[in-house]
Amino acid sequence: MAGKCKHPGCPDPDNIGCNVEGHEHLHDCPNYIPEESVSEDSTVDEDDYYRIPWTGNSFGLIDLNYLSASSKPILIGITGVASAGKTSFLAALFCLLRNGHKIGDYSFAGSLTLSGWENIAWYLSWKSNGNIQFPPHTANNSGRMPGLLHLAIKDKSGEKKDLVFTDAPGEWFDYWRTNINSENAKGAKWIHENCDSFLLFADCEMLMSPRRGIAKQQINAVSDRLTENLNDRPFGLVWSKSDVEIKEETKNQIRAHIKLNPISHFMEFTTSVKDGENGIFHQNICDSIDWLINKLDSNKNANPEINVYKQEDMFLSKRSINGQFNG
Ligand SMILES: Nc1nc2c(ncn2[C@@H]2O[C@H](COP(=O)(O)OP(=O)(O)OP(=O)(O)O)[C@@H](O)[C@H]2O)c(=O)[nH]1
Ligand SMILES: [Mg+2]
Repeated sequence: MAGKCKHPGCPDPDNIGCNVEGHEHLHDCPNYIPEESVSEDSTVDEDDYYRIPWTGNSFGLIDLNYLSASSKPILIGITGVASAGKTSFLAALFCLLRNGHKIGDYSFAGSLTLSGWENIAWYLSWKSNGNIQFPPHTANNSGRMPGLLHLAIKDKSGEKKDLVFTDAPGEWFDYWRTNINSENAKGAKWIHENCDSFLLFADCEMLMSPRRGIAKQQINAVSDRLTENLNDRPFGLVWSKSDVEIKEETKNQIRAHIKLNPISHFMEFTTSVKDGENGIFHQNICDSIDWLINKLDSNKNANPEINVYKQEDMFLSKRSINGQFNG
C-alpha cells in the first residue's frame, strides 16, 4: 500500500488517493497520508470538512466538475514521451498570453489554475541574472490523472471558450505505447478517451541525436495509439525544440508513418521556447491551439435559424409561421 487519502470524495482512498488539487508532488497534498503515518484514526469527519472549489493549482478530476457544470470546456491532450518539450510548450504558451499574444481572435480572459501556470511559466520567465531555466520533469505521481491547466479566452464579440490542457508525465505514453493495459498507462488512456483534440510532440533535439532511431519509433508508436478511435478529433503534430534543425527526410519518414492511419484533421507546427525568425516559433505555439479550436468548431452543426418577430429577443417573441409574425 502506498498511503491513504482522507479526501471524502476520493475514489481510491486506500491506495494512492486522488491528488484532488493536482499537486506536483503527491506528498504535498494535504489529503495524503504517507504509508508510515497511516493509523486507525486517520480518517476525516466529513462534517468538519470544507473544500474550496479551487486553489489556483492544477486541477484534479473533481475540480473539473466545477468548470464543466457551467460550460463544456475543450480538453486538449498534450502527448508525447518524456522530455519531448510538452511542459515547456505549455509554459511558453502561458508566457505569450501573459505578454498580450492572442490565440487567433481570442485573448487571455482568466484561469482557474493561475498558480499551476505560474509554477511552470516561472522557469521561462526573465530573471534578474538573465538566465532562462526549463520547468522540471513532470513527476509520475498518481499514475491515473494528469495535471489539468485551465485557460479562459475571449474574442471581441465576447464569445468565451474554456480550454483545459493536460500536463502529463511522458512516461505514461511510453507505457501506453508498449502495453495499452499497463497499470502505469491508465493516465494516458484517460487522456485518449476524454480529450477533444490532441497535440503530439516530436522532439527535434532527440531526432538529431544518435538516439533518433528510438525517437522515431516512440513518436510513431504513440501516434498509432492516438489515431485508434480518433474519429474526427483534430490531431496536431508539433515539431518541438525546432530551434534544433532536423533533416526533412527524418520528418518525411515520420509523416509517412502517421499518414498510414486515416486522420480527419491533421496539421503540423514547428515550435520552440526560442522565438525563431520573426517570432515564428512562438506564433506557431498560439496557432496550434487556434487550429484545434477552429477544427472543433467546424465539427459542429450550424445553429438552425429560428423565425422570430424580434431576432434579438428569442425568449419573449412568439414564433412565426412561414416567417410571418403570429402575434
Ligand atoms: N533546445 C530546446 N530545448 C528545449 C525546448 N523545450 C524544452 N527543451 C529541453 O527539453 C527538456 C524537457 O522539456 P520538458 O518541457 O520538461 O519536456 P516534457 O515533455 O514535459 O517532459 P516530461 O515531463 O518528462 O514528460 C527541457 O529540460 C529542456 O532541456 C526548446 O524549445 N528548445
Ligand atoms: Mg512535463
